[in-house]
Amino acid sequence: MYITSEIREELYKTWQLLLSAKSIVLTSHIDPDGDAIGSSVGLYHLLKASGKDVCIILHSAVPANLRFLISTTEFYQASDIQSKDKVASADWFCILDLNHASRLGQSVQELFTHFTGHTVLIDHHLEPSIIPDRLHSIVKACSTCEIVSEMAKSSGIIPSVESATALYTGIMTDTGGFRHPRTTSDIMRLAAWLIDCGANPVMIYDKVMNAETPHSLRLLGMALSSLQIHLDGNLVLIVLTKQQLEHYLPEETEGFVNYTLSLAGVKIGALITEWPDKVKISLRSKPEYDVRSIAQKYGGGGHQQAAGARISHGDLHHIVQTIITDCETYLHSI
Ligand SMILES: [Mn+2]
Repeated sequence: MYITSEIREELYKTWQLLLSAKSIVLTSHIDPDGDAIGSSVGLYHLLKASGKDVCIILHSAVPANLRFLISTTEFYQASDIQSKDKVASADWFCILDLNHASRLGQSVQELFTHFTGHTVLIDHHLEPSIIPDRLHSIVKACSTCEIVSEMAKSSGIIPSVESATALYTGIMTDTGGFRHPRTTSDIMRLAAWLIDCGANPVMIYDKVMNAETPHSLRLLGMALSSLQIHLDGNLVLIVLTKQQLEHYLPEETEGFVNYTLSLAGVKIGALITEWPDKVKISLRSKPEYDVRSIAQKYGGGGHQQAAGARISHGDLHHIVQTIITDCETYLHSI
């Protein structure tokens, strides 16, 4: 049981502090996923229901399959004209689901350079480098949505349908649909509680997971046919070149990396995509293997079984070869 009574007490304290605020800005990471949007929207509705003036500001746009969550919120991209005023009048700034300031994205970082209010960080990534007034860094948590849900529970708050729906979404996506190692009986009970609060698991799965377009399915087809098997089947790569990605956006490759681990016997999988301004590396591993250290070599980070990095310059072929060598060295070292 990693959510101890001390943690519950601290979460309750943070909730009380937020209740004493007038205006709160919530933010999360660039290229937002189900947990980033879910935790922001989940907390948004908890605060809204308590009469707070609250909004969500992100660097990036929200992916199409998660837009149903933000439709009932006050949402801005940092580049929107209203964002500046919102930050200027806020007394609390909640950062969700990230550990390094760079993950906020440049536009959000710039917005907050002159912010003088209080900050709280709620996250489950390793080694947070941000120093807020209130820190809830729980690396054993399956998702940030789990921590926000626990905050509501510890404070005796029953989430609204909108809040429960968002929080359930983040737990579902960050556990890979209740399949990843942190899927515990406690998580199932928490998810059940959110369903009791009105989250509809069938609708949420359908909205989030069945959102492909013919265009994006064709890209998946291209990705799967580019599958490369290395190191006697221990490493599987999907590599997509700039030419192949010409008519696509980075978010359209979301989730492709998971196919690498679906091959029997594979230990590490990687999706390497080449964009005009960067090469993106997404790494996944089976529970006994740690790909975070490999991502860190390229200035990235993440979790032990799900990590990533972006390289702003470099030749794709060379990067692919280096990743293969890194994985080989790592697998020999353990
Ligand atoms: Mn997360």
